[in-house]
Amino acid sequence: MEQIVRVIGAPTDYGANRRGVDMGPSAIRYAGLADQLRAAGVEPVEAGDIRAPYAEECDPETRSLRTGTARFFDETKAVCTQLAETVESALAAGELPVVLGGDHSVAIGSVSGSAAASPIGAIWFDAHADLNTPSTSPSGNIHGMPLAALLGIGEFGELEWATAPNLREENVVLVGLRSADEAERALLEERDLTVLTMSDIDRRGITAVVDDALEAATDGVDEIHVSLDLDWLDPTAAPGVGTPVRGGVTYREAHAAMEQVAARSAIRSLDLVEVNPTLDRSNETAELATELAASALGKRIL
Ligand code: 5AB
Ligand code: MN
Ligand code: MN
Ligand code: MN
Repeated sequence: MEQIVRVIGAPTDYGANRRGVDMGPSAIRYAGLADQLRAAGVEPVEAGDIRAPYAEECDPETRSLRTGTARFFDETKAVCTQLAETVESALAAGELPVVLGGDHSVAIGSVSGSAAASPIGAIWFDAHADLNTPSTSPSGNIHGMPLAALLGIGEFGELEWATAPNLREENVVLVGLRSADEAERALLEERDLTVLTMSDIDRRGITAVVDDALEAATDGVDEIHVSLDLDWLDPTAAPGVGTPVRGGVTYREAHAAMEQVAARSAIRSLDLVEVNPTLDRSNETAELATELAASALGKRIL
């Protein structure tokens, strides 16, 4: 029987500093996600979008969390709580959830839902570390905090809805990092996450690096969550993102990485986040997201 893939939109832009990522789910569907998934040999089922009010309807007040700030905290919590439930029930039905962001704060919901029933590893394909906490964040934007939240680091650690007790930091891997804040560096120094930077990719090549990433993420666990922030790619390949950083992976390196993920047959759930159609070139970045999803789920050249 074909694997059913449940496509879940999470149209938020609360967590980002640039408006427009809330249009990501629509752009990714319009770019042909369902056809790409069929080409990968899986059967897409559309779950529609999680309800997320427009930022204009919300209280723009910055919410203080003990010592720091997390903008749109209440809205993020509402979306992530619903999303976690939706992801968890898709998995319970034997489906593979693909979550369309939205900004990367939605990963708090997708990963905690994915890890609800049993342990997982996680690979973060991202230019950034997403390890800030409300008190270390330079921006107050929650899209820079999801990994810290999930690992129970900082003020988010006290919030049951945001943490993923079944995700051990030993099974968390960052791939393609090239922009980290001071506090994130310090944290990576003292913690047991695996970090494979762009320099590692330069030196060793993408396939050797992704091999290591898969090894670490699956150490002692059977399955992984893949969180793909489109700003992982170089902005020449993925212009439609809110926080671009030059020096990212190429189009082909990204596909090679996703093909390796597919070959490992360990993927439990997938995020495609941070696509910003207002900054894109003719929906190119959304289209790229659909192609990379297909590669991650088994689409092959031959
Ligand atoms: B993304 C920054 N570290 O916390 C911050 O795109 C950027 O989900 C975060 O990876 C980028 O504001 C978050 C400066
Ligand atoms: Mn991110
Ligand atoms: Mn990023
Ligand atoms: Mn971003």
